Amino acid sequence: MTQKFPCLVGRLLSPYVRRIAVTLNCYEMPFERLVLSAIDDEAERERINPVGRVPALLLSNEETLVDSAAILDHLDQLAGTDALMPASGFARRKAFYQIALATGAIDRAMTANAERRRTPPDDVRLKRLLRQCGSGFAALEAELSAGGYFGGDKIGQADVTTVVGLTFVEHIFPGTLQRTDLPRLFALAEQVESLPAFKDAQID
Ligand SMILES: N[C@@H](CCC(=O)N[C@@H](CS)C(=O)NCC(=O)O)C(=O)O
Repeated sequence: MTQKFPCLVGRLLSPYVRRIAVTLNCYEMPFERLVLSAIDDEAERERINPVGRVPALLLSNEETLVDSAAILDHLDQLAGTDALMPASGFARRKAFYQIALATGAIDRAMTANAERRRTPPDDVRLKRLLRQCGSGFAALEAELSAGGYFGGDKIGQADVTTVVGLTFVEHIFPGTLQRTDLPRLFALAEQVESLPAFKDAQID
C-alpha cells in the first residue's frame, strides 16, 4: 500500500521524534504517525531500523530514513530557503554547535534515566550525568540573548531542539533544571511551546 504522506515512527515523548514532528509542522508538511514505544515494541522498531531506534521517517516512495539529524537534513532540503538551519558559514556552524549542546544534554538525561532504573543505580554516575546535562543547558543559556532566538530574530533548529530537550528533561526529571539558573531558556520554552507547531506535537 502506498501512503500519501511521510510517516513519522516513534512517540513524541522522545525528543528526537518530537523535533521531527515540530519541524514538519513548522514547514507545514502533513505527515502520518506510527506510535511505537522506545522501550516496548522492539521487534517492530528493529523491522524498521535494524538498530531498533526511533525516529524513522517512512517516505511515500518506500524509502526509510533513520536518525533525526539525517531526517532533518532531508526536510531542510525540501524546505529550501524556509529551512530552520542557516544555509552556510558562521551562522550554520554556530547552529550546529548549539544543537550539539542540546542533543548532548538530552543524551545525558536519557542515560541518567536508564541509570536510575538499574538496581542498584550508580549514584555517582547518575549525579555526574545530570550535572553534565545541566552544564549543557547552562552553556545554551549563555548563547541566548534575552527575548531572542539563538539565531537572532527568527526561530531556528537550535531553538526547536533546545526547547524540545528542555521540556523532555522537565518531564522525566522534574525540578532538575531551575528557572532561576536558566531564565532565558525557560522564557524561550514558554513562548515557543505555545506556538501551534509545538502544541500540535505535545509529548504523548
Ligand atoms: N541519534 C539518534 C538518537 C535516537 C534515540 O536515542 N532514540 C531513542 C528514543 S529517544 C530510542 O530509540 N531508544 C530505544 C533504544 O535505544 O532501544 C537520533 O537523533 O535519532
